[in-house]
Amino acid sequence: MKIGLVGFAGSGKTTVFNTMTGLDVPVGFGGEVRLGTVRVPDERIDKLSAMFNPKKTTYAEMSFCDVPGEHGAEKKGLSSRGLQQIRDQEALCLVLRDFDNPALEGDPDPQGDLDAFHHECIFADLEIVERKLERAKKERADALEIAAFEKVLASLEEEQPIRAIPETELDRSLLRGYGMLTDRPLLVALNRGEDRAAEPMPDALAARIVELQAAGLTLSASVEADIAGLDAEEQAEFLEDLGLSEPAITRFIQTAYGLLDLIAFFTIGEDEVRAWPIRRNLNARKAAGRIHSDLERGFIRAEIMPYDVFMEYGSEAAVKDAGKFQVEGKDYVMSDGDIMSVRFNV
Ligand SMILES: Nc1nc2c(ncn2[C@@H]2O[C@H](COP(=O)(O)OP(=O)(O)OP(=O)(O)O)[C@@H](O)[C@H]2O)c(=O)[nH]1
Ligand SMILES: [Mg+2]
Repeated sequence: MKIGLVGFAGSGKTTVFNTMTGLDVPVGFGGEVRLGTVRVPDERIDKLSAMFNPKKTTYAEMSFCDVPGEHGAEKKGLSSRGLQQIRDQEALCLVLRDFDNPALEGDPDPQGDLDAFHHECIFADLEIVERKLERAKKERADALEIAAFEKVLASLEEEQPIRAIPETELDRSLLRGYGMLTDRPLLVALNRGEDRAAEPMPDALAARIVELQAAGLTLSASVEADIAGLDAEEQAEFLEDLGLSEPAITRFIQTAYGLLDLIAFFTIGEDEVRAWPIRRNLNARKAAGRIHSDLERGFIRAEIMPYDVFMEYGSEAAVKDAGKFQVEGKDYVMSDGDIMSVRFNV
């Protein structure tokens, strides 16, 4: 599961990538696709860790992929190689340049870049869908399958992304494996120069992002890079000078994590406080399997305390006294923030 940082040349992708991963990939001009691991900040884990003072604290992690832009005079298209690199990603974070980059020609045009990127993805999907439909009709494929692709075709012809088609109107499992781009979850990050870091996103751009059923936020990659090495107090001072209340990178990572439709459950104790990322709607037994396959195989029951409940009462004993301790079977559907302990027997 990885999220791609994508966008046109010199928009600040590698700067964001370095800040998140702590790596030191050279910025500027191309380079290769890089994969890095990012810790997902979680205030709940901070608090649990402060309570238990465990030997080890483990946050959820996710992978980001830095996909280089394609350089060339005013190049706003995507080559087939570029498209392939984007297809490899499960969700997309489009970084839009909204600062003067002396290495590039032309003024920043984030809205134009968003539309250009969107159109490239629409064209790429159209090509796939048209080819598929042609073949499907020749081979007299399943009527439902043909109908689904026709639905997608109609949407794309109106320049609507596939992700905007309501869940009830399209069986998305039929599209799996075709490498379509406009059905991927999308986060649009407006990358600002430091002097304008605190300005809100322009209304027109925000509206366009909503239209595309994407999430949006602003950040200044260079500000984030500058504060990454500072301690909390210095960070706060630096940000205040710029009119900012908190680093943007935390929200960026959390929003990106949300794109994957992941939640987390927690395990607690003196040895380790840990967040375990899982897909939404996973059952307790499968979730136990994330910790260890023995826990899934020999699963007896799950003991659950929702994070908020645990914090309200302050200890397991108090949660039990209040009658809020949950004993659940294998089919229990996990909720975000469940603190779980598994009883098992192998
Ligand atoms: N002023 C300013 N400069 C930035 C910002 N973000 C990135 N830059 C600069 O813009 C240049 C390009 O940044 P990169 O992070 O390499 O951009 P990229 O999107 O990875 O570029 P490619 O991989 O070549 O597509 C570098 O010189 C960065 O220092 C920003 O928020 N403000
Ligand atoms: Mg780069």
